Amino acid sequence: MHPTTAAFVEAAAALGLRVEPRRFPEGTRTAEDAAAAIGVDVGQIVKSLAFRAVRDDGSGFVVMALVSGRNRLDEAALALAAGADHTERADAAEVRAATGYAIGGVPPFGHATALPVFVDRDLLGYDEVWAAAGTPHDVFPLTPDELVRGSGGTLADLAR
Ligand code: 5CA
Repeated sequence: MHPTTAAFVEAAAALGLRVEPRRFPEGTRTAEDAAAAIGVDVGQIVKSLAFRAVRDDGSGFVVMALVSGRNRLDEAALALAAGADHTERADAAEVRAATGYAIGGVPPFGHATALPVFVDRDLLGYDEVWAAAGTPHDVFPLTPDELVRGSGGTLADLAR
């Protein structure tokens, strides 16, 4: 197992979740790649998207949106859910600093810092979803309930 994925498995265990990653040499960097490799509907892929939530006074904090692979994130809905005035996409360095992982492999929980998490309600429509396990080649299955529990996330209508 890739050491980053092994570290993620440990972080998940600390949250009370036993995750069993699967490695796909062909890559799972995007939701489309992951769905094709695994052989599931793209809606079952969990995109873990980091955004800066910004208030009009200039203060800001990083939040995580867990979005179905079939949906485009509604940033206004995310800002509202986070109690901010708007959101801005986090850059690669911010993603790494906030989560401990690089874009393309960011898992939905087990992050380096405590991030407010918001979960796309549409993910509840599946028995099983798949999320990144730390690298652009590793993913793991879980139930939507485990996703919500593991992330401590708040359900929200995040689809545009
Ligand atoms: N492993 C896959 C499926 S689980 C995965 O991580 N997908 S993802 O959607 O969660 O992560 C890729 C996302 O990272 C893209 O949808 C995009 O929103 C974001 N991203 C890609 N490049 C950048 C970039 N340069 N800066 C900020 N965000 C980016």
